[in-house]
Amino acid sequence: MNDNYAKLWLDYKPRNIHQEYKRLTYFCIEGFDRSDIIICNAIKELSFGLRKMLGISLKEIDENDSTPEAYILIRKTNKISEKKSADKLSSNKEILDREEFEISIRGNNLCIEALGSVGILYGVFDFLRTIACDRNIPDTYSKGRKIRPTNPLRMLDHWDNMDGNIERGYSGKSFFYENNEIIINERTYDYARLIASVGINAVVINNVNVKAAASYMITDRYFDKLNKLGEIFAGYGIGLFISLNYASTIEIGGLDSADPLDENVRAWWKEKMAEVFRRIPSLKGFLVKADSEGRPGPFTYGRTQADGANMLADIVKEYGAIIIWRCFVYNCRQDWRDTKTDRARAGYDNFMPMDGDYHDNVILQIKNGPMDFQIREPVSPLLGGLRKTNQMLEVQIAQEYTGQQIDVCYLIPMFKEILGFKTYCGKENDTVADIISGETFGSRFSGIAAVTNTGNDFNWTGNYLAGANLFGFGRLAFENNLDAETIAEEFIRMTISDDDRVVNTIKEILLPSRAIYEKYTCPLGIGWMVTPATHYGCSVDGYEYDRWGTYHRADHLGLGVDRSDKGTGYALQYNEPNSSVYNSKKKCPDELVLFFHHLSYDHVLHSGKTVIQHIYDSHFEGFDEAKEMAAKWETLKGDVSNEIYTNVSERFKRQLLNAREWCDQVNSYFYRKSGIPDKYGRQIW
Ligand code: GCV
Repeated sequence: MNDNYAKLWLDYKPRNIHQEYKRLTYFCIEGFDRSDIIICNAIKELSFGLRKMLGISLKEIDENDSTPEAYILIRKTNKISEKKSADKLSSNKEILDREEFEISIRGNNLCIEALGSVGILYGVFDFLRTIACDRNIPDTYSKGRKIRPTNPLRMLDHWDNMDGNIERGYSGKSFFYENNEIIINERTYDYARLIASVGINAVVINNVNVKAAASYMITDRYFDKLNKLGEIFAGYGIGLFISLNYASTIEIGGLDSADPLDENVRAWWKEKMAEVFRRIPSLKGFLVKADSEGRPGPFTYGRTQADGANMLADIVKEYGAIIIWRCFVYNCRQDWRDTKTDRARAGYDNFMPMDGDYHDNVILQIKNGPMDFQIREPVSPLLGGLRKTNQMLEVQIAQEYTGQQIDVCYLIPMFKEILGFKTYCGKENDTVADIISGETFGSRFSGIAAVTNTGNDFNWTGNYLAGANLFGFGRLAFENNLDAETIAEEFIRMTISDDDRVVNTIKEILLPSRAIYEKYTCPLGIGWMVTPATHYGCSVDGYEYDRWGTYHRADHLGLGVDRSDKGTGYALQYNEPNSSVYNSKKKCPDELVLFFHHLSYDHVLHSGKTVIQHIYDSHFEGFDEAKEMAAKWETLKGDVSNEIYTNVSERFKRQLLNAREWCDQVNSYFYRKSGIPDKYGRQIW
């Protein structure tokens, strides 16, 4: 990596405590082709990391050498773990077999074994991480550390536009595009290294809203560059994916229809895909946003989402490719007076009826909640609803609604909650984690995707601490039993400092940061009180009378959306007992109660507080706790690099203004609506 951008967790700072491993100055490779590009990259990384951290100059043992005292053995193995319920022939299994690795200590030697070269690459990154985190090597590896990734597809979705802007990007411009051209430079390679090092194996390189030049990605204009990009990624075990314009037949094909059942439309796609895969053989498939927020789709022609997805999937099947079809389909032209239409219901209503109809190389990509990446939402009922369909979870590490990489909001605790959610789709293996790992239904394809938070800022993610979400997403997607604290600690030690005080202080900032953000923003799961369009900062009524289906329904008596059986009926989309729990004002957990129910301000929560007092308390507390986080950060001056210190400090100043604004606006709004004063007489404007 050069000095034009931060090295983040691949900084490989010198480490002293592993001096005994300086003996590992040799390596040898058994069973892999030495020219395999992934093996070459793995060796390059190993040599680089060991040189920088331990001062070792790694050499390959050649035939003429006598066996050295100690060496690193990189070996092909056939011993692969069996997944419990995975279909023996499924693509999931094939991916995981290739990616699994084992590291053990044999005598003086360290052995990294895998079936596929990508497993070796992951093993190398694991070993380097162990050193970088100052973990004890014998403790980590002497009993053998065998890791099989939990999720087969671990994907980053870029919302980068070809003009260089990033939709919902908070860390500069795109490093993939400038002026409608694809950029390939050193940063492209380093990006591949960074994300492969945390286990990402798929990247969608353009915005799901495919417009303008991006519609031409599947034309001669971009083939060569895309192929090059695909090859670079493939060298790090990463599959290249492109977002597709569903209406390509019209926009670039000269047809007057995009009807998935129209023979001319099919014929156009067939010919187009033959050309695309001939020119970009490394391409693994497409992501499609159809019939959503003004994007075209099969509904225009009276067809179903399955008709659209299957048409494309059938055509790309012969190239071994997949179609990832987003479930973010809802009516974005709602009248706020209409209390029956419910955006939360839309995903399930649009996609459940065709469960079982989607072909086996279609994956439905489902946002974690039924609305849109709010700081708190229930888990989408499609997860655990769909039983005969390949599924992927979609989360967002671009902090669109969670502080825009100004406010610190470490999202891994939230992702852990989502993954651990019991859907009750069966007696066992019924969590979201089980479903997306492919375990529950023996899925052919499954996994997890995040809308990424990267850009061409020096530090990649705008706020250095937002790097923890990029790092953490990858680590969690790879090993979903890791806890949020371990992930945070790895990130801090590798990226910022391995001084214990620094590590602990930053952990004390990161770990509660999501809860703090939630406290000073929208109460009790209601969401959406954000500034329209930009989505940063508070505007309680900003979306209240708009067309987007995002209402809090506050009046002088109470607030919240009735999604029970007496309201929109959304609560009934869940399996039992979730359905009954959410349907009942009494049983519904506090943190989601306004998502499911319209409650009076004096309704008493499980916490013993009234709704209105909860609003006041959580906002005052959230603001105070944000100040405490900022004060903690100030204690690190001089103990972390000036670059990092200043970057985060400057953002904390903005976060405090934001937190104060939220606190004041929300409290004043609800005081004015309800007329009920704060029990503790605090300042409400
Ligand atoms: C890419 C939200 C965002 C949009 C985004 C959309 C989506 O509505 O605000 O910017 O579009 O989600 O996920 O498709």
